[in-house]
Amino acid sequence: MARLSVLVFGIVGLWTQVCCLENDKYDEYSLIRIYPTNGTQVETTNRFQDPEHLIEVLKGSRGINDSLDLLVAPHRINYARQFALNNDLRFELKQKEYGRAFETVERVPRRRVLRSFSIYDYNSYTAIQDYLETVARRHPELVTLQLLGNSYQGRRVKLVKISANPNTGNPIVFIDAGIHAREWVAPAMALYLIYRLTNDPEAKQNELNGVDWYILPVVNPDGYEFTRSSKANRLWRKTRSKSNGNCFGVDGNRNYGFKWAVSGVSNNPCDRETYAGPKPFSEPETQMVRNVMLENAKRLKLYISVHSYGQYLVYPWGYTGDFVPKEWKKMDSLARSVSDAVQRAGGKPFRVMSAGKWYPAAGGSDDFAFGAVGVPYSYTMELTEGYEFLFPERLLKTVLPQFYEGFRVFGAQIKKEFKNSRSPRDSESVSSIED
Ligand code: 0X9
Ligand code: ZN
Repeated sequence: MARLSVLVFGIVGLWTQVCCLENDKYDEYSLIRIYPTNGTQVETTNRFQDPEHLIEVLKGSRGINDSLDLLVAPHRINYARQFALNNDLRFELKQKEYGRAFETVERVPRRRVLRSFSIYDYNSYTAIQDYLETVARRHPELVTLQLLGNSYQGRRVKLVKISANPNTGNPIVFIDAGIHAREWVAPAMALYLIYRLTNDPEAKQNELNGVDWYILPVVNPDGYEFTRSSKANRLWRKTRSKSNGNCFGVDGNRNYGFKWAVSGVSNNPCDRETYAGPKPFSEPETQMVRNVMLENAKRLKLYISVHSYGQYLVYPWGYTGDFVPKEWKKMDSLARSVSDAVQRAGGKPFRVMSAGKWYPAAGGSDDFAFGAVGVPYSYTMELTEGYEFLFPERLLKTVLPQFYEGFRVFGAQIKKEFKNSRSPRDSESVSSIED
C-alpha cells in the first residue's frame, strides 16, 4: 500500500511539474522593447534572432521609434541588452514576469466556462457559434449564415451575411478576423460589428442602406481555441495543421496565393511565427476566405482583415515596400478619414501606410484581395496599442464603440462610391453564382 501511494504521488508530482512548468512557461519571462532611431537600425532590429530560441519576437519594429517587442527568458535578458548596446539601440525592460498577467481558461475556469456569451468579453468558439445562431434567428430579415466549411480540426466556419436587401446586388464589405490565433481583440471587434449592425435602430437607414456586410468573426478557430486552452499556448499565432515533421501550424497571413512567399516568410514548418505553408492555400481556413472573395468578386468593394496589435491601418502592397499600387492615394485618404472618426470618438489614431513600407511580408489576405480579386479597397487593421496581444477584457467596452465609428466611415464611402453602380442584370448574374 505504502509503495502504491509513493508511486501514485510520484506520478502526480511529476505530472504537476511537467504540466505546470510548461503552462507557466512565460511566468518568468520579461517583456523587452528595443527602439531603432534610424532606417539602418530598423533593419538591424528586425534581423534579431536568438540562437538559443529563448527569446520570442512579439512584434517587429515598423519604423523609426517603433519598438521591437521581445519576450525574454530570465537568463537571456543580458543577451538582448548586449544586442541593443552593440547596435546603439535604446533598450527598455518593460515588464518582468510577463506571463503572470495571462488570463486564460485555466486561470479562471468556472467563470469562463460557465458564463454565456457577452459582447464585451472574450468568448469561446462555442459561445460565439451560439451567438451567431441566435442573431440569425432573431433577425431573419437581415441575417443569413453561410457554412463555409470546416477548419483543419473540424470546427465549423460560418460567414455572417447582413443585408437589408439581399436581392439588390449591393456592394459588399467583407471583414474577417482571427486569422492569427492570439489576437483576441479582432474576433471581439467583428462580433461587436455584427451586434451593432443588427441592433442599432438606425443601421437599416444608414450602414445597411445600399451596402451588404459579410463578416467572418473567427477565421482560425483551432488556433483561437488553442490559445484559450492554457497559458503556455496563449501566444500561438498560426493554424493547427500538422506538417510532415512533427510541427504544427501555418501562418494564415503568409498562405494566400498572390506573390506567395516572395518576402517576409519562413520556409520552416517549425517556425512559430511566419511559416508560409507547403504551398499557397494549403490551409482550409485560407481557402474558405479565398472562396468568399472569388464567389463575390464583382460586388466586393472593400475588404478588411482585422488583427492586433499596434493601431495600424495598412493597404497593399504588403509583399514589397519598394512601390505602392497606383490607386494608393484613395486607400490612404479613406484610411485617414477612418482614423479621424475613431479619434473623434475618443480613440487613438491609426498609423496609415502601405503594409510593405511598414515591413514587407508576402502571402497576406489584403494583397490577395487587391491584387488577385480586384477589390478596390483592401486593408489590414491592427487594433489597440499598449497591451501587446493581451488587451484587457475590461477595456473592450471603451474601444469597440470607438472603432465602430471607423467602420461606419468605411461603409459610408462604399455606399457613396458604389451604391447602385451595377445594373440589375449584373446583380442577377452574381446572385446566380452565389446560389
Ligand atoms: O504580419 C502580419 O501578418 C500582420 N501583422 S500582425 O502583427 N497582426 O501579424 C500585417 C500584415 C500586413 N499585410 C501584408 N504584409 N500583406
Ligand atoms: Zn495578425
